[in-house]
Amino acid sequence: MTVFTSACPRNCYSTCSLLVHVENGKIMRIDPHPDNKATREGICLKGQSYIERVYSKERIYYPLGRNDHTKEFERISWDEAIDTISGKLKNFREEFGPQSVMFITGSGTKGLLNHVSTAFWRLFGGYTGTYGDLCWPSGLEATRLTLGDNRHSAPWDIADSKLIICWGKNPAETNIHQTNFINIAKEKGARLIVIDPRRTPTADRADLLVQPRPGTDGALALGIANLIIKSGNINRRFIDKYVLGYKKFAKAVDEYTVETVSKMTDIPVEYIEELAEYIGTMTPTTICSGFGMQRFSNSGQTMRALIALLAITGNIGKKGAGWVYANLSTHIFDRVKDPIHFFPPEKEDGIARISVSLARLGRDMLKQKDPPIKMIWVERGNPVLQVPQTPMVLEAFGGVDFRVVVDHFITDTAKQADIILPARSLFEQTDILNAYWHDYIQLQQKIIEPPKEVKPLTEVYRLLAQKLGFSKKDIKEQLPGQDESEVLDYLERRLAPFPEISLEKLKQGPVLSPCFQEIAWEDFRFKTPSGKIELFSREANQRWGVDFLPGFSEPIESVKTKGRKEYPFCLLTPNEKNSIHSQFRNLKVIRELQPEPMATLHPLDAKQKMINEGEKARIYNERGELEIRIKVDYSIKQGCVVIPNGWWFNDGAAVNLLTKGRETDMGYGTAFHDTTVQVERIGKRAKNINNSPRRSEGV
Ligand SMILES: Nc1nc2c(c(=O)[nH]1)N[C@H]1C(S)=C(S)[C@@H](COP(=O)(O)OP(=O)(O)OC[C@H]3O[C@@H](n4cnc5c(=O)[nH]c(N)nc54)[C@H](O)[C@@H]3O)O[C@H]1N2
Ligand SMILES: Nc1nc2c(c(=O)[nH]1)N[C@H]1C(S)=C(S)[C@@H](COP(=O)(O)OP(=O)(O)OC[C@H]3O[C@@H](n4cnc5c(=O)[nH]c(N)nc54)[C@H](O)[C@@H]3O)O[C@H]1N2
Ligand SMILES: [Mo]
Repeated sequence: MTVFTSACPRNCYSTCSLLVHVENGKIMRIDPHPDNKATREGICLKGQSYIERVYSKERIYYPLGRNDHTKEFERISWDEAIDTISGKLKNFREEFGPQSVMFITGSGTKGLLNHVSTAFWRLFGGYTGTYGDLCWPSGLEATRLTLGDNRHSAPWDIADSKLIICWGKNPAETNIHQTNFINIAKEKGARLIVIDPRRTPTADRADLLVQPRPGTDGALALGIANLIIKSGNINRRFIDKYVLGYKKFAKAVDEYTVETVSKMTDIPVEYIEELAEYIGTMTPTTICSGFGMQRFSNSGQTMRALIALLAITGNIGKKGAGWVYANLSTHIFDRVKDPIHFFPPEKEDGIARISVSLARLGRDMLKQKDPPIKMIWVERGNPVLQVPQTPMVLEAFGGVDFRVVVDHFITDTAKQADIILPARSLFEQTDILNAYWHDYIQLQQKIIEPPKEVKPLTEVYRLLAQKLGFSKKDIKEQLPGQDESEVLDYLERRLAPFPEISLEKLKQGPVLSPCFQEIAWEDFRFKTPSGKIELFSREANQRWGVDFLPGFSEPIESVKTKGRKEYPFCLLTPNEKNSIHSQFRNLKVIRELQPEPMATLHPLDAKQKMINEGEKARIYNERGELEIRIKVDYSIKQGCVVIPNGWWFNDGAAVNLLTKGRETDMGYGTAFHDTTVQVERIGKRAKNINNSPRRSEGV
């Protein structure tokens, strides 16, 4: 048995370090790597399931083409696949220009080799691309505007907190290794507060659970700030030295009285007072804010209001204190460390046309002119399921002439393709990974050979480049192909500016980033325009048109929105433990635990709708409809319905049939949770429903 160091490349906080046991060229066991102080407690079931995933019968092992007559997928040779694709590329480039080809990615796998793809499309002469992100940008941007940078203290620092607030974050399912450090803190006497409309597994361990009406956390934070300021529990010395705009902020929050906030958020007055007492009197305090709460059209402003609570109580730059949102200390190789990365290029460079907002993918694709989109290439993503407003995405995909999808499995997106290409697994090519919670840079090592007809994407691009006649020099420098020595050479060139991280070192285990800081901002140098923590931000106003100060407004679509009486339930679509979005759900080990999707409803809502536990109900709005089994449970706030995202069409719970393509107030994020729906017992037919995912409801 040989044991290799590797790491998990999924889009997940933990980005676990692995020890992979191999015998006779086959993976036998996967263990945690002990050198990663953040993830050494163990790997999750998804990590264990790689053994099934890599050798799964359902994996795509050769190129598939759609038969013109039967419309079914059939095995085709690599020669045919490359000839057809390169022929289409040439034709579209000639007739409509290179920007008629659209390149779409998701977050299926991390790694430096992903840069090869954009290099290819630029060498092709150009492409149309997306800006913004489905995941985290409004929180990133709110943090950057307030603190100057996106980082936080080391994952284990939270073990020294006295007060931990998981605010719209559910680490017990989405960042399981963080719960280890929360448990250590709790054993030492720390208090844990969870603020979430759901009673999550994280909340099961909490001292206090507060359940706001979704989308109102901004009001809650401003109300708490008002109480802290009125009670004199602020840290005056800290504010005077490090905070910009305190006076204006204090004046602005005056109107957020506890009674007003109680009405806005649907939280009893006593709970708001208790929160203010905790935050005003306990230190060090860490707020762990997740990404779920920033999926609203008002969420950048909300996140600014949350950070303000730490600023006025002096809980930044100290051991055990701080804002734990995203830590980009390992993002040293690319522009991601600067959230500007998510923004459309301010000046067109004449090559890439970055004109489609990911949040509005379908609608923006349909709007492209001069040239219109003729072909799409999708890799590492499942946009048909994961992007809002699925009917419109399908309409846009259906409207182009030719579609290529690269994946491991025939996903709902792959089903839209003309040609599907197989993707290599994480064990079949070496790559370098960064993370967004811990500070380790890691090697994902080639440990086994890919199946005979599976080519890594780098090789696919190399073959296309040769057909398209790219120069030998460009190919050599930018498109490393399949050969491991070329891949290692490519990666080594990326490592060159960082002598402390060599491939040799990475082969042994995870390496701390040169930007690692045990305690973020302990030097109190904030990279904001004023050098201070900016409660008052000119840039927030100038770039995004929001108020200079953090503030609150109702989400654009909420149960309070005029004209939405017909859709009185707020739909939440969080992540769950045994999947990463749409990934892993097709595997046997996972399906045994979660055979089918469920929508959770509060008992009083279920009673009013005459729906019993386990019965199917229709959940719908003007954009789409789902039929789904109901779980009746007190864990969810009244007036909300919860359906985890990522279920496949065949499972009957593709939640983005119901969401609208809408951006967040800052950062070009995606406001998935600005969604209200109606719930009806099956048998009572609703009017005017669009049943077909093929058609769209318009804008
Ligand atoms: N197991 C697992 N782990 C994952 C992922 C996965 O799919 N599965 N995905 C990874 C990725 S890409 C991401 S983005 C993260 C996301 O993981 P998290 O950051 O935990 O985000 P979510 O699961 O979207 O939402 C977290 C919580 O926010 C709550 N919430 C929703 N709306 C509101 C609100 O208005 N106010 C408050 N206070 N709370 C609200 C939800 O009920 C939910 O419990 O997890 C990563 N880790
Ligand atoms: N309603 C709603 N929708 C959401 C969310 C929500 O909270 N609510 N969350 C959003 C968030 S936070 C995120 S991050 C997005 C995620 O959106 P996506 O990144 O599109 O989602 P995944 O389901 O992870 O799909 C990744 C795909 O990449 C494939 N893949 C994995 N590895 C490789 C590889 O090495 N090569 C290639 N070519 N393919 C590979 C997988 O098989 C899978 O099909 O979803 C968003 N969608
Ligand atoms: Mo995400």
